[in-house]
Order: sequence, then structure tokens, then C-alpha cells
Amino acid sequence: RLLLAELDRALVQGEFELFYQPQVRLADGLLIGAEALIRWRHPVRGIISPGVFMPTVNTNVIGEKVAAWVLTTACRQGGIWEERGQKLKIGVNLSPSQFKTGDLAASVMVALADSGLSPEHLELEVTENILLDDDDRTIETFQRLRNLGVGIAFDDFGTGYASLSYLKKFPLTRLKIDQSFVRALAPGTVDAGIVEYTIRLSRLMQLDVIAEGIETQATADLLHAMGCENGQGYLFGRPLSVPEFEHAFLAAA
Ligand code: G
Ligand code: G
Ligand code: NA
Ligand code: MN
Repeated sequence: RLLLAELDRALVQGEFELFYQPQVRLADGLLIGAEALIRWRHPVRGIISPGVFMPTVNTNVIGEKVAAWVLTTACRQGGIWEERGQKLKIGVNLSPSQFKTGDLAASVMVALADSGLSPEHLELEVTENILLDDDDRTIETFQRLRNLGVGIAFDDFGTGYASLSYLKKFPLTRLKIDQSFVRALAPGTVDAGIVEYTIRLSRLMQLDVIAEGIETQATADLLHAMGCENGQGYLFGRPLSVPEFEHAFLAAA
């Protein structure tokens, strides 16, 4: 209860902040996108990571407001970068509540119009567990988003409860290979088999593929050799505040 009251205050006082983690093309390291990741800049406790407060946020009414704030804020930031000539896809994690209440496609349209961000530069990240609550409404919502030109990435692929049939059912644009398969990647391991399989599946279904949690050059090289186009992870950059991200990745030549 204490945390909930604090979270309400945090939202009102503007203590939430989006950090951005770079996503690159493995062939040449070109920056292709940035995933928005929420942080709580607490006046006393400093930066608090989402694992600490998002479970509470997502199971309370404040969840809808935070989710709306994330969408609006990420689109605005993306719009600013796009105006400066950056061709970045902004990845936004969706919360479960965004499917249960309201009209997600309409909210996205408003956020795009308000920010000037091109639909092609927005990619919504959904986890398998969000898709589990599937109904025709979710599929229809995805279709409307796709019709706008917005991308939909299947986050943490392979770690949830959804079956492969979800790949056929939902109109996705990208698979995100979960970090748990990437961390200890080495030739001949089960992880390597899972990763190769995911890459083949993505080709077959004409989906983009990105591997998360890349921490070493050896892992990046192996993934590239396996045919994985894109990567994300500490090797390329940690999630950074906007000024840090701009300094590290968008500084004028
Ligand atoms: O950034 P970090 O690795 O600490 O994030 C931990 C978890 O919090 C991840 O699973 C991530 O998907 C989730 N998360 C981070 N930012 C957001 C957000 O803006 N919205 C939602 N719904 N989840 C987020
Ligand atoms: O659930 P989701 O995939 O959205 O979570 C992404 C989270 O993973 C981010 O919070 C980010 O901090 C974390 N992360 C991103 N890259 C790496 C990495 O290379 N290594 C580790 N250990 N964590 C990472
Ligand atoms: Na994500
Ligand atoms: Mn993920």
C-alpha cells in the first residue's frame, strides 16, 4: 500500500523515466533501433529498476496510466529523433492492461499523431503471456496496428506458455530471441539449436529476428554466422538515459 501511494506520486511528479537500449544490425553494427525501458528516478533511493515496481504497477489501476505514459513518452522521444534524421525503430513494451481495457490501436494512433513519429518507427513488444489472453479482439487489434504500419515484436520468444500456433494466429513482424538462450551460446549446445531453429522459423515466416542479451563479441559473431540479422545487449550498450544515449550513439560526427 505504501508502494502504491508512492507510485501515484511518482507518476504525478514525473519521476518515471524511459531509458533506451541500442539495437544494431550484426553485419556492421549499424544502429537500427532503441528499446524503451522504464526506470523510477526516486528522490531518495535513486534509480529503481522496473523489476521492483512494475509487478505492482501492472496489477493495479495505476498500470493503465503508466502504460499510457510509456507509450506517449516513447513516441515523443522517437518523434524528436526522427525529426533529427535518425531512422530508429523505437521498441515499446506493452503491459497486460493495455489489451484488457481501452482501445490500444486508437491510443497508438493518438500517440503517433501527437508525436509525429512514423508508424514504421514504432515497434510494440508483446510477451507470450499477453498473447495467452487471446481473443479475436487481440488479433483484430494487432491487425489494425499492422495496417497502420506499426511493428509487433514477440518478446522473450520461447520462454512463456504460448504454443507455436500463436505464431500463425497473430500478425507479428519480429521475433526477439530471449537472453536465456543467448547468454551461454556456443556451437553444439542446446541453446545453439534453439537459436538456429528460431532463426529458421523467422525466415520461413518472413519475420525479422533479433537476439537479446549479447554480451560478448564471440556471441555476436556466432549469431551473425547463424544468420541472425540484429542484436541487442550490453556488448552494444546498456539501457541509457536520453542524454547518455544521445551522447553515446547520436552525437554529431
Ligand atoms: O530494464 P530491465 O531489464 O530492468 O527490465 C526488467 C523488465 O521490466 C523487463 O522484463 C522489461 O520488459 C520490463 N519493462 C521495462 N520497461 C517496461 C515498460 O515500459 N513497460 C512494461 N510493461 N514493462 C517494462
Ligand atoms: O523482458 P525484456 O526482454 O524487455 O527485458 C530486457 C531487459 O534485459 C532490460 O531490462 C535490460 O536491462 C536487460 N538486458 C539487456 N541486455 C542485456 C545483456 O546483455 N545482459 C543482461 N544480463 N541483461 C540485459
Ligand atoms: Na522487451
Ligand atoms: Mn525481451
